[in-house]
Amino acid sequence: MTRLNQSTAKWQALDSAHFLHPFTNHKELHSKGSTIIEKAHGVYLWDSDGNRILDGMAGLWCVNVGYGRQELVDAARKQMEQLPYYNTFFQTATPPVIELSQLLAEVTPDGLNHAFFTNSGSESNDTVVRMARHYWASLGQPDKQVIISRKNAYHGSTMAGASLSGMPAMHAQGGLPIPGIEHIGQPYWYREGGDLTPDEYGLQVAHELEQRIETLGEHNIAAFIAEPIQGAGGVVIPPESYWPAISDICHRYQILLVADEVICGFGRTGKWFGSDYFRIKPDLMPIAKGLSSGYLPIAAVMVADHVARVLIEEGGEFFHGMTYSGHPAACAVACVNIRILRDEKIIEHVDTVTGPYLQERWQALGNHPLVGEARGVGFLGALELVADKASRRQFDVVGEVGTLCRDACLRRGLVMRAVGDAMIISPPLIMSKAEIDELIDIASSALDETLDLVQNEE
Ligand code: PXG
Repeated sequence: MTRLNQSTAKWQALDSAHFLHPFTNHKELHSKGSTIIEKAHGVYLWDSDGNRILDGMAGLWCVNVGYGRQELVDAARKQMEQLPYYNTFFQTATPPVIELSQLLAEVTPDGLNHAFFTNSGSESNDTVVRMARHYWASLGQPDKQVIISRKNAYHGSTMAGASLSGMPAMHAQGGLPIPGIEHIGQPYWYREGGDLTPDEYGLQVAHELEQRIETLGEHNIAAFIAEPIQGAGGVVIPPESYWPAISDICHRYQILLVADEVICGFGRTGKWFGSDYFRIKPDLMPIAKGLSSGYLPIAAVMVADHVARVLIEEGGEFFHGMTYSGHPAACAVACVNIRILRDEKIIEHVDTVTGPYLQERWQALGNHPLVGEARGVGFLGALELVADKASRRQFDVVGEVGTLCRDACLRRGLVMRAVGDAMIISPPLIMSKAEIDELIDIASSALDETLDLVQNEE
């Protein structure tokens, strides 16, 4: 144990000396040191002190098939031995990128039969902005530039990704958003729905899209982008009325509908895509994370046939792409990952067996005195921690209680994420019923400890 502790201290010192973490307040981190994760298997992580931790977040919403799948390692090794890299720029392709494009056409919703590859969800959303504008320009409508997004959305951290995101703290750094991005309200009924029913509220916020289109003029608008379920914003599940109304508006007005499936894709909701779950028909569909279960970085934008036809027939050269667009090793891994999801019927199992079980046990946490709402779909869940259940009143300083609860989970060996005071889970899709029981038991005991801490403070 002593030796392991020393090694943790060594890692932490080197980490503080040289590593700039993403989305991190470094001064605060350096005062306590990073958690160092050394290995993982199935749904468990092990830190550098040898502690076993249940991963309630599938890494960062991405390790859908779980850790330690040898087939994915073998796919990467085999491809790297044969052809570790070749580009796809100058009228070249490699077998894995072609194979993956075809496989994606099969598993994604009908009509999305073309793939443009990137390396992250952020790059996919930058691609969306450029592609949507280029699409309309190719049709002789270059004024259609504006992309409408939503407050509290998360679409990434690049210039366009962060601009599309509706996070004020991100916009406050680096002069964002870039021009031509607009934000409307989000369908967050629990926080913002007031006395309206969820469906009334869903229609009200959907109507904001129509109002914004009218205000800005349809001839100026390229696309509307939204996550089927907002992930990083707090697992915000829209009321049933929302997506049909949004789809109808996008259809009535000539604007592209972009479903950002970076989190919802590849089984998270118990269906292959959030678009399957909500019956959305996207024109463009960014995907990432579960595409390779996080084993290698790869992402893409799926493009509907009618959009691809314009890009191919009318668009000329699209001056966009990255060195590693369609990286052969990442594509080979993604192909095997998709076959694992498909052939082992992992998504069907979430839909019919483990998803309903997780949701039943998760909803029961809603009875805890701290929890104002327990909501979820498939293998996604959120608990709203509140000061008063009846009025949905939040704690005075939002985020403090969430952090207490997150830390109480980690002390008990569970990674659960806090978004403000909403506790979030997004476990690997292979999590068994026994492992779900473990997750719920730890979460429940962490909620008890959090309640004690809150009451002692009062
Ligand atoms: N779209 C959505 C819907 C996402 O959730 C991105 C795009 C960007 O993907 P990349 O691969 O560029 O990170 C995301 C990413 C969090 C958290 O704390 C969420 C994400 C990334 C990092 C942290 O919940 N989502």
